[in-house]
Amino acid sequence: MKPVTRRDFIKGTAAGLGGFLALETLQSCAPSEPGGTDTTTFKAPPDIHAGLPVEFEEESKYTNCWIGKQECGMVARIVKQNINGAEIKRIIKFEGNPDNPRNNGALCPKGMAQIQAIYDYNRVKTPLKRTNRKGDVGRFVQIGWDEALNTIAGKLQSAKNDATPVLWQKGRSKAEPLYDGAFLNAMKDYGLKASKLGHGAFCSDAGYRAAEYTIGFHGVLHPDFRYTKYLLSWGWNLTRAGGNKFCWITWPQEFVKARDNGMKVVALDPDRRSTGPHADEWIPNKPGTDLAFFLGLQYYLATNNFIDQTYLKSYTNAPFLVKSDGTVAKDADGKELVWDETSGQAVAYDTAGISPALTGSYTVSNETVKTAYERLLDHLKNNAYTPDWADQVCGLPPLTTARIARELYENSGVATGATITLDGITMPFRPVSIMAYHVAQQELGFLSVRAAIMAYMLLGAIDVPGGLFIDIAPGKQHAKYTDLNKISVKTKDLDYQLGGSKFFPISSGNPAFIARVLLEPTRYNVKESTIPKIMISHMHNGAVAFPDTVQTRRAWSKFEFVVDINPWLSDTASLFADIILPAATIEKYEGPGSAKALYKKADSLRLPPIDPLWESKGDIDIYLDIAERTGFLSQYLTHVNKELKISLDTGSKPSTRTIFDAWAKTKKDEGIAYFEQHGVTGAKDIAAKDFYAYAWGYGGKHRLYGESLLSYQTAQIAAGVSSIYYRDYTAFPTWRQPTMESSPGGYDLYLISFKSIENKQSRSSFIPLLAEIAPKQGVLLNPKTAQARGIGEGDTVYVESHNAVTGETRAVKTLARLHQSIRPDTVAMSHHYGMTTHPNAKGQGPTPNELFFSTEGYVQCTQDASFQVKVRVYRA
Ligand SMILES: Nc1nc2c(c(=O)[nH]1)N[C@H]1C(S)=C(S)[C@@H](COP(=O)(O)OP(=O)(O)OC[C@H]3O[C@@H](n4cnc5c(=O)[nH]c(N)nc54)[C@H](O)[C@@H]3O)O[C@H]1N2
Ligand SMILES: Nc1nc2c(c(=O)[nH]1)N[C@H]1C(S)=C(S)[C@@H](COP(=O)(O)OP(=O)(O)OC[C@H]3O[C@@H](n4cnc5c(=O)[nH]c(N)nc54)[C@H](O)[C@@H]3O)O[C@H]1N2
Ligand code: SF4
Ligand SMILES: [Mo]
Repeated sequence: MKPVTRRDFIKGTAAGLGGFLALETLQSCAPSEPGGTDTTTFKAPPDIHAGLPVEFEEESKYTNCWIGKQECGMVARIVKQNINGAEIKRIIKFEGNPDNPRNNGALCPKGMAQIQAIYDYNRVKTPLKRTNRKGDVGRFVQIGWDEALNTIAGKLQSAKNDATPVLWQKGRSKAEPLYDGAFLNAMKDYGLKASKLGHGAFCSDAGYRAAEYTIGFHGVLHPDFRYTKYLLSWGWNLTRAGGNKFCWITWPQEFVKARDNGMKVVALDPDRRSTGPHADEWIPNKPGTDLAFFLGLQYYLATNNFIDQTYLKSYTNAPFLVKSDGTVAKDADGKELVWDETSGQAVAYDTAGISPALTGSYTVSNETVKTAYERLLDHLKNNAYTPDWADQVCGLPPLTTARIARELYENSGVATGATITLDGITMPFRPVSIMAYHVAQQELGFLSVRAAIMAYMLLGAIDVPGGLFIDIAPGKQHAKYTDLNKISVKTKDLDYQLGGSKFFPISSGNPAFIARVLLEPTRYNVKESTIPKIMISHMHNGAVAFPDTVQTRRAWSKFEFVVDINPWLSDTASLFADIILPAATIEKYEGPGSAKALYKKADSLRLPPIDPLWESKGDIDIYLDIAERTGFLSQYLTHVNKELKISLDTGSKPSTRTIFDAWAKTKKDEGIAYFEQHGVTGAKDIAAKDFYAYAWGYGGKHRLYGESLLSYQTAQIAAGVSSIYYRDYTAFPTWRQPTMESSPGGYDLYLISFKSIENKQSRSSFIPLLAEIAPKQGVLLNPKTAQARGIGEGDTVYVESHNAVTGETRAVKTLARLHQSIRPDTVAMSHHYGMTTHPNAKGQGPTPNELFFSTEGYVQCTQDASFQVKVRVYRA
């Protein structure tokens, strides 16, 4: 459906429709109606169907999906009625915008169902103020915006005066320039000790860290679907979730085309439902063993010399000469040395016209050195990381890893030195790839993603047609890529986030682990003066969504003042907020949004199909208000100007529409009117010169060898920390048993987690349409496993987890769900349940995050979370 000017005047008997409209009328006229304010006294909406007019108009407006992650383009169909002289609008349906390259007109179940969330009667309708103790289920009274903003402004002004640290804790941020960029920095400019934490350490940040470190890109892993012939679907929940960066629709659309072109798919996942019927082969590895699999691949490729010599020699640090202490030999100018086979001597790696040796041992300045690649061969051989060993560790049938390695090589084009010419550029053609995202959140996830990238580096399949990609379209080399050469490990007076510290030299800032630090700062040599006492909470639900809800909840009770910006009374808001500000849902301006898909780019913007309901406001309006009331509006607008490359007057508060109009004018002369007419700028193809070979043009060398990782370890040891923090900082990924393997034998099952297509994170299970198709939590068990325990389909069971380091155990009650799709030694629980504050969600069951631990051993060397633990399951 095309432009939004369509106006059909329809007459008829539309009682139901009239009812919808009147509901909104009543609600907007009566903001003090109960609902959303007190978790114990929710009331049914009033009967609103009587005496309604039946004439209405229909119009359509462009907007973007608000519930999901990738902002699919949508058209909102809206009906308008005139009721007692007032124009009342109601959205009646969302349809996909066919012009948006992200979704090409499609929407998933959540995209359709979000309409019920928007009109949910239990939305937070006005600002709310807490009346009871933090940490207990909240009781709130309604207050006006003035009182709410004055209270917040007062707290922030005193925080500035007495240097009280403020934490801005966010979940998904849909307008980074205006939130992370402008609001956080404006708080700092105003003089607040403000810091930020996100949800990345639970999402896929371990993979980001591995990719940034190894090849300088920001993201996890995905294929070049147009050309990939052989895909390893590594813990990719193709049928139910996202994959690298996107939400759901884009990748499955590309996947289907690739399958039509004959792409072979091998799924590495303990649960077959992730790829279901769409994989040619399912390799059900044991949870947490992926690192062993990738080391096995490396062994096979490297020891058989199935490698891309050109790429390794020219674009990676594989030829660098490494001394016996693990450091790279350098010349007087500090440049890394390689062995030049032409002149038979060690020279700086960037010397023109040389022919660097990939293998071998040499003598330089009376010291024996080996190429980094030779060290990799030693590492693989000395540790006997053979494919057979990998099969055993992973619990796979013999010869699986070796066969996959062989198939990868055979499909890679390395043997023939295959090339392809696109847009007039001739490039290596390596049509083997991999897709992975949240699977990075396992204890050895950072190492596993690094090991996976390294296996594909051996084949030269990085950033070339058919190969492995990280950024959705050519990103730039990530700033951290070069920063990660600088080794400085802080040892005392640490900041509460422990970033760059002796504990976590590389850190994703994991709020659930930091909860531990907040509880015991001295244990981590943290300076008391860095510990936040105020939290501004934005679009996260850490009390349910972050693993180790027990630890997080204990720590967050200690905040002196918490503001939660939320359309709902989430468990986080209920337990911790002193003030809840009612955020609008889709009915707001938000962005700028990218509509970039794999091969096309475009810009988009969330436009409000209707005005904010009740007394809610768009998140950006809320930040403008807080900034103005506290006294940092000019700082906020200065940052907005910088972020969006616009030049608004910083002296007075603009509307969000004005802000986005100025931004839109940098894209289209018509400004925001263009987006109102089209929803999205015209999609442009991404040229081959931008898409491919970007990495190959970098000045830096991809890090096959992780010299600086080893240097971090050396610094950590010198700082005297325990090996639990430094053991994984090794130059090459090194296998060890995950911590959970030390739990007693009675805890005989692995618990893993996953997303379901019906739900969005911990924020959608109350939506009636979704609850109808996915009503309850359950634990997925293999029927054999269930039978051995006397458990039948639908039985109530306990799932009890064990912390192998602290000995702590925790249990939740849920329903048994039996399915052949899962390994007999593994059970799985979906992410999406555990909401206790919404009447629709009552009795849906627990979140598995009560069972996971965010303590030493269970967090990664990058402070990233893992979603795996040993459990036992028994009848309740
Ligand atoms: N429907 C829906 N879609 C979503 C979301 C949502 O909430 N709902 N959320 C979005 C977000 S924020 C994200 S980050 C993406 C995530 O997208 P994905 O990463 O594709 O999906 P997840 O379900 O998080 O991934 C978990 C997968 O890893 C497998 N797994 C677990 N442990 C292991 C292991 O040790 N080894 C291997 N090989 N596999 C393992 C699980 O069986 C499961 O298939 O999805 C996005 N899309
Ligand atoms: N067990 C398990 N846990 C997981 C995962 C898993 O697979 N299994 N996945 C992890 C992943 S990948 C991620 S990304 C995290 C996500 O974790 P979170 O970032 O905490 O996301 P949600 O749980 O969706 O919580 C979002 C909150 O924002 C509120 N909200 C919704 N819309 C708006 C809005 O427009 N404005 C504002 N201000 N607030 C809004 C919702 O009410 C809700 O309280 O969860 C992680 N947790
Ligand atoms: S895939 Fe994600 S962004 Fe797209 S419609 Fe579904 S929930 Fe919305
Ligand atoms: Mo995520």
